[in-house]
Amino acid sequence: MSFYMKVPEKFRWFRDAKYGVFIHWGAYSLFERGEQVLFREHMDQREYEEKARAWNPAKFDADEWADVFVRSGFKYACLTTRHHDGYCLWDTKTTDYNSVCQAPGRDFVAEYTQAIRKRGLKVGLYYSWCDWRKPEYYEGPEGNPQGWECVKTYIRRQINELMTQYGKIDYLFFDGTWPRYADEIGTVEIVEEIRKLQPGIIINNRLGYRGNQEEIDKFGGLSDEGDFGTPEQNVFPQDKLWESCQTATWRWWGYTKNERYKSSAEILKLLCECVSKGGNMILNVGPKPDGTLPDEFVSRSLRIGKWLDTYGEAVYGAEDGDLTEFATCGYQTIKGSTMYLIFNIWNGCSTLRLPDMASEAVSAQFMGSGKELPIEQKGNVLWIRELPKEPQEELFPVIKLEFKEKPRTTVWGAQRQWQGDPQRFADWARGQEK
Ligand code: FHN
Repeated sequence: MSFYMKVPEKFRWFRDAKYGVFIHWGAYSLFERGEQVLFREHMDQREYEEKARAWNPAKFDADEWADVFVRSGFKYACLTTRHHDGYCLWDTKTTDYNSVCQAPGRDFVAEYTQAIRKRGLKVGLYYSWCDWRKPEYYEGPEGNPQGWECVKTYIRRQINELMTQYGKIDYLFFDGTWPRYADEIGTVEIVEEIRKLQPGIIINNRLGYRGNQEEIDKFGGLSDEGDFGTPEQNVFPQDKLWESCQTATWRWWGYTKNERYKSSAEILKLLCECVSKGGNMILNVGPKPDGTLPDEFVSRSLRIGKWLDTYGEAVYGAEDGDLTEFATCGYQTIKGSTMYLIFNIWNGCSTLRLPDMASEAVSAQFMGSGKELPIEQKGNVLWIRELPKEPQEELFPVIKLEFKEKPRTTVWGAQRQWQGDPQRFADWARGQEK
């Protein structure tokens, strides 16, 4: 049984949601050069801090954000509460370097969580273990035992505030453990505390585990896996829940003036690839210093949302369906006895030949128009005929295939070119394929 069916009930919303929005927003947006400008430009901390304290995003409207997110087809959202620069977007008592005590005089985390929850999206928060205003974090227990204890208390108090002041939190994205490890931070105890405060919460894998035998002995096999894997800017299937975090831009997570953006097609391709391989995708936006969403992000995400309005059935709640060499045209997903062929490339041929289909097909139709397509199947080969020369959809056309059972593949579909018995390949090469 694939990991799909082993997903605990409390995490099945995440498994089926497929598509979230990551929001990297903070005082760093003021500089319009990404979320790490303080470090990357080795800025003077005091100069940065002075500007950060004065930052006041007057146009921030969480309801406007949430409206765009819903129309874009996102099912959950994740906001940076404190990134590495140390500026906090919530009413924390651990420091006055926060959006309530400084110029905005607003609790942005409170406004965000209320707006997102009101629209039925799952509520996620991002928290950075490291804080560039805490040198003791980098000195650690060896280099500064007393200072390290203060930082540990600071981290625990901040996490406790985020888990107790803002209602139900569904998703938590930890980040930035380096150079500390789980046993130093006390990650196991912190995660246990979080689960008591937020029983259904799903937590990512950036928990600082070394993954060595000592840890496994000590923590009873707890690894740094957390509840889901987080391949960043790439698609890395794994036999557990996973989510690829992707920027909508070419590079930065925080707002960057004149940044280039991936096209709608590139973003949608990434989403379909993740789903076809059994994972989620969280797409990042870096809101502008004034609190508005960049037009380039809004136009792309709404375009994808429009596609999802028609074809979302092939994405939401679908399983990995990478069964056959359809890879030359696009991605495949599965739901029960249905397979969805999501075409990234429309080659204009009137017939599509699908080898490796070990299950009997019943019908084929275009999603959207519902137009039925003639099919023919001989053994493991399925032909779909009378395909039009031109695609029926500007982004990605989808053909919905119905089978008599949950579609299965053959050894060829499972092993493809680079696995299995080379003799199988040799027989095929001689034209003696069994
Ligand atoms: O250093 C951060 C980076 O700024 C950004 O927040 C990404 C998002 O996953 N995480 C870290 C880099 O892996």
